Amino acid sequence: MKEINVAVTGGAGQIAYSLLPRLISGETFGSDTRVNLRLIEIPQVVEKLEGTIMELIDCGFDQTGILTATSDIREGVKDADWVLLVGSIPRGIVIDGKKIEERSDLLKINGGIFTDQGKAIGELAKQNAKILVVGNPANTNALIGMNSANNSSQQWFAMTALDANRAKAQLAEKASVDISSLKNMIIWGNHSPTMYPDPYNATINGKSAAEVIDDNAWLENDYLPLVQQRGKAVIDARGASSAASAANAAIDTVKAVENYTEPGDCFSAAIASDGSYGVPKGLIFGFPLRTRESGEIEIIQGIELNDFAKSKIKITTEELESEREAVSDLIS
Ligand code: NAX
Repeated sequence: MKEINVAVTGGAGQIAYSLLPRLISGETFGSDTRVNLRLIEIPQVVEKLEGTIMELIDCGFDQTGILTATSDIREGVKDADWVLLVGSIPRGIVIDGKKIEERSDLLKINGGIFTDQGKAIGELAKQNAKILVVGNPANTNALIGMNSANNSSQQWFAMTALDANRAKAQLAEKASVDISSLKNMIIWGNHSPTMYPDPYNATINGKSAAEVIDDNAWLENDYLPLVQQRGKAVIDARGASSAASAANAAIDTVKAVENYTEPGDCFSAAIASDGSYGVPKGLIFGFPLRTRESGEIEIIQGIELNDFAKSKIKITTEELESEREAVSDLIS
């Protein structure tokens, strides 16, 4: 059996509870790969991970490798092939008597965490390690982590796959088609309400989803807010944030990165811009991505953008630029 080392922060959180079994079940990395899992938590919580590990053992998967828990990020990410940065400080938490509500405060607090985590990953994770940031604000956390890691052989992603799955589901429902007939769903920009889910380049059985649906007023006025506000709708209905679907999206992202992307399809994740589509270099931006046969990840070029798309991409770009500005002291 092959062997792979996977580190997960926020190991005792809601998303991790759905995510961890699927990382070691053979589903994500294949039935021929044993997965050593390092669970990382803050010191106050790390003891709880013993219970999580008991449950993972009790799942009895053939691919289960060595399972460990630590509050030391350096120990957790050493020789990691994959690092899933799920943990972060949520909005609403009280720190030093102050309730953290503002996105700018959240950016700064999490920025400090991602500086240390990035540094440890750059130094200690494998040279070709892949890092997926789930913890919010995901794009800017990834920007800070990547800059701090300063290791160009490693590849950083921020998760937008949940948005892509939500965007597909809404189109499938509107068009009354099976979700499997939807391909090429692109989430442009930030994992935030400014994201642009692209119905014009998404396809339903190979045809533009926008053409199949043939209702521009719905696409531009109803569809976008439906996708952009879906996370809030889940919280309102469930009384808790999306965890199973977020874990599923993380698994989807890892699988998409690890496996060849068929022509006519793409996967959605945010990576450092190389200037494609006029996006400022270095911003962690949601693009249409493809995994080549060589395993290399590339931004798919030549996607056509209409004026509506361009106006939406401008808004999300500006938001990401202002987030970058807010944490400029944390990135070199
Ligand atoms: P929980 O609050 O259930 O769990 C987070 C866990 O992270 C906690 O156990 C906490 O102790 C731990 N943690 C905090 N700081 C840490 C650190 N420095 N090192 C290690 N562990 C640390 O949140 P959960 O529902 O699991 O969500 C996790 C993150 O995912 C949140 O930031 C959330 O906003 C974000 N999300 C991102 C999504 C995306 O599409 N990118 C969608 C789902 C989710 O909202």
